[in-house]
Amino acid sequence: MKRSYSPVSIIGAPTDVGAGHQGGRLGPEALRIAGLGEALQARGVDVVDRGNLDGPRNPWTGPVDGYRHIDEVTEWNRLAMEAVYAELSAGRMPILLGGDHCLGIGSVTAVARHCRETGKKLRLLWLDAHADFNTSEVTPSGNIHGMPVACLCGLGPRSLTHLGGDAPAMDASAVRQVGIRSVDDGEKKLIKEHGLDVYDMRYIDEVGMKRVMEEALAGMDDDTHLHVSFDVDFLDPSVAPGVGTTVPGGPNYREAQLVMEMIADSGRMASLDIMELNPILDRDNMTALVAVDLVESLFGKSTLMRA
Ligand code: B3U
Ligand code: MN
Ligand code: MN
Repeated sequence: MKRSYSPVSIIGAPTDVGAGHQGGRLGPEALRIAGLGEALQARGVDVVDRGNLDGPRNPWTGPVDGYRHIDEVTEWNRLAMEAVYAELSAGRMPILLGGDHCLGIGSVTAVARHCRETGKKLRLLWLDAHADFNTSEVTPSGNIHGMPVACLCGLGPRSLTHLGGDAPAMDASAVRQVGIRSVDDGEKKLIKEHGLDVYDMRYIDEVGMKRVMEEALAGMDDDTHLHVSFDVDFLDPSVAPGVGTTVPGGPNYREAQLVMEMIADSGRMASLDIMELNPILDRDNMTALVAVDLVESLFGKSTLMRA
């Protein structure tokens, strides 16, 4: 199916303040070198690269009260929120390049504000090996990239749960998580308490990716804004070794392509994050190249059979 896409703005957020490994701050450049902008242009998408946000450096210190680098994380997310919100307000589709997944807080907070202002319904599709639903009480690491979904749903430090103003960004009922296979014990309890809709690898194995995506994308209509937050560690490490926290047993290349094609077919994606790529841990930029391949499918690239 041939679709036309809104103009896209690429925003780089080169930081690893929320992660347990350094190197994620090189992610935006690796994605550019892998040809992200050119690939979208080749699909007929109008693309502007806004360059990189400029936030505080990674102090690389230990957790304080259960959080590492909370001030720096807050500042980076404020910058990301403002940049994403500006693009949405201008009628453009932001693609935020991480950087680590703590940046999802700023990105989705901006999307939630945009949805409130335009009367759209927010759907958050979180593609990840991890649930990212930790809090300071249950985190094994203090790394805030393990906490963004919790913060967005109101669990976490006020500076992050209320980044966008006087209320948390969203309700847990708008979240769909796919690819999950690493959840900490305390996190598991919180996920159950808050009723998060999680399509874990066992369920994917049992029913297949096609049905999983049909279920995860069900219930959207013309008034839905679908935000896709793509943590590259969603993918099996055999195709995507360049991430800080690889977890075996993830979706393979073909399953991941199907995920992206089904999102494209929904026609609802209006904003995107590409997170957690760590070029220091990659081989020949292969993970960035795979991510670009998958983004092409997100923007409707398909083989002859369905063209
Ligand atoms: N759940 C662990 C590990 C983790 C979460 N997200 C990533 N790693 N990338 C934690 O530290 O919260
Ligand atoms: Mn993540
Ligand atoms: Mn992850």
